[in-house]
Amino acid sequence: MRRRGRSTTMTRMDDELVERFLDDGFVKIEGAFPSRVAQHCASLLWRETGYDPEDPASWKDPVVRVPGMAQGPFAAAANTPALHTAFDLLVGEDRWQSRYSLGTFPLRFPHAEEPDDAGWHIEGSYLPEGAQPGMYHTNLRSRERALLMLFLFSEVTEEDAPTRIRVGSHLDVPPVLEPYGEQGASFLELGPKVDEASAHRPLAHATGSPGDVYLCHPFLVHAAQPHHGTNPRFMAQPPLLPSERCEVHRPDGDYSAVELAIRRGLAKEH
Ligand SMILES: O=C(O)CCC(=O)C(=O)O
Repeated sequence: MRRRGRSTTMTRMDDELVERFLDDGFVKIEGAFPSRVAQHCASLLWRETGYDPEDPASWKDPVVRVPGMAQGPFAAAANTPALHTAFDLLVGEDRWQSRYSLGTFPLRFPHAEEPDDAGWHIEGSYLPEGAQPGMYHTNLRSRERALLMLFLFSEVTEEDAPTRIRVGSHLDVPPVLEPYGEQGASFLELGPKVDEASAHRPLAHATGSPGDVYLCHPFLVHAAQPHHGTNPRFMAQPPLLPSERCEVHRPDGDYSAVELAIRRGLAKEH
């Protein structure tokens, strides 16, 4: 695996983080960015919703999707030493791009109405030539996505609609993607297939505190859920973009953890 520069002196904690990522498909970085920064981001997000934080009667919809936000606090949240170190460990030094904005934000509000976006899926990341607008695709080498990241901006308990995660499901997805080749397939086509392939996996919930970040393998199967609690859930789920192609075959064997997991998923199948 890729162990250049800092990674030649990987500590036991670094090793454990990588092993957990390979086995489970995600790691939680507690306090990845300061809670003060999270509070500032949350107040900017409230402004975007047009809702009154003190008046639940004003929370009209179960989910409000806020597109990318590029104010200073969002750039600060995405660029802490803890996150950069973890990106190096999971994606490889010089293989990811810094982000200076975050988004999208699926903001979930306590509501009697069920949201219509709570199905199991993996994220789509690019539009191949000829694809319909919005039909984002995924392929085996995870074109245009090095990680899926979940940034928490509110306290998220089991009651607050945490994202549901199928632990280890990233290993079930490579055999589903392999037949689609470089073109890949859209999230709509892949959704039912990755749901079926990973149905046996145990469940985890992306709970935590403002400032916590979940770093997830791009193929981790996950789903939203209805919010029947009291505390609105504020989260961003941006991709970490690669600065070079992810590869499933490298003659020099210098694989990142993301690539190694894809290879493990394929080896399980073959
Ligand atoms: O809101 C969530 O918990 C997850 C949302 C999600 O996975 C998505 O919108 O793609």
